[in-house]
Amino acid sequence: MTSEDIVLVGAPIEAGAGRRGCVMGPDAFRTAGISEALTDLGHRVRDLGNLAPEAVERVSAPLAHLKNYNDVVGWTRSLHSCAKNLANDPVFPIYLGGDHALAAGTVTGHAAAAHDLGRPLFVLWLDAHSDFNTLESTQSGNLHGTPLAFAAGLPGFDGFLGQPLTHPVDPGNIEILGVRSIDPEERRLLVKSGVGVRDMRMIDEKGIGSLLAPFLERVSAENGLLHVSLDVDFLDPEIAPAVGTTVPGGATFREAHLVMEMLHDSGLVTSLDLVELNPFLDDRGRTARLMVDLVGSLFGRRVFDRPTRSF
Ligand code: HAR
Ligand code: MN
Ligand code: MN
Ligand code: MN
Repeated sequence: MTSEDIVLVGAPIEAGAGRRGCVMGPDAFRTAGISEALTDLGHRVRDLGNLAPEAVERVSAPLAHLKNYNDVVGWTRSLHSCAKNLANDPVFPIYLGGDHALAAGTVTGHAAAAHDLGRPLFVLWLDAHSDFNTLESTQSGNLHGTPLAFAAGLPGFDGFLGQPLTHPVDPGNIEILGVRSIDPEERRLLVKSGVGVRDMRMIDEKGIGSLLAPFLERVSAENGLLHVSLDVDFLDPEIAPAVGTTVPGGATFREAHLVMEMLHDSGLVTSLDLVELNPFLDDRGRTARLMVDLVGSLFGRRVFDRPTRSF
């Protein structure tokens, strides 16, 4: 892939979230200037517009408390096909959410394509939550709390694609960074699966850069592809209020930029989700603009190349 070719795919899904508003996310990213920010950095950008969910014949949810099951299934199927196709083109896809349920389609589409290329897919999940509930374990019934469990191949999700997931992501290739809210059953599932979990306390103690570096070294050593899924609530709500599920104590402005800068320098990232932006809750577009700035850092914006001299 030449890093110039970036495609934007809007995924205005809000069926997975507990409150409405994420449907406006893709347009808020556009209004905040995502295309222009990337173009200014020298990249070629193509906005494919918004995707629609696949029409799914009304199947009843496997469990009664699951909310908007049909809608999420329709979105998962269309995003899975879209991602699988884009992964075979020499482009870098950015999925503009939409709530985090969209990652059920994007991550599994990229995992299938990676399998066909004979390379492992790694996933960096930047989120206050681990989104590792199964359809059985979710207490809220909000399906945006489940996509990572689906992508990791946990059982019970066959209805999502209408068939078993043939190429799940190896849980050992998943790294969750910045988490600070995990349900009790989710915690058990994470431990059992062997997913990498770095919570905010570890970030406080070790620094976010030294936690991220070994993961990137592994992706590189194993010639992996890297999908990054950035949930707005990874960020501290003081700087990013436009999200329905705020949890205090999140990543700071500089921690978030450092992650993006390190990801850029690694050259390893091949696809990106921007999720959970709820413009209805924003403060004059400030969260949308911060997210666009972070994308700028991921695509090469820097203040200065290197120190002008050593001391
Ligand atoms: N774990 C909780 C649940 O399953 C909260 C999940 C909230 N998820 C997001 N995305 N907002 O990260 O309901
Ligand atoms: Mn999430
Ligand atoms: Mn295959
Ligand atoms: Mn979250």
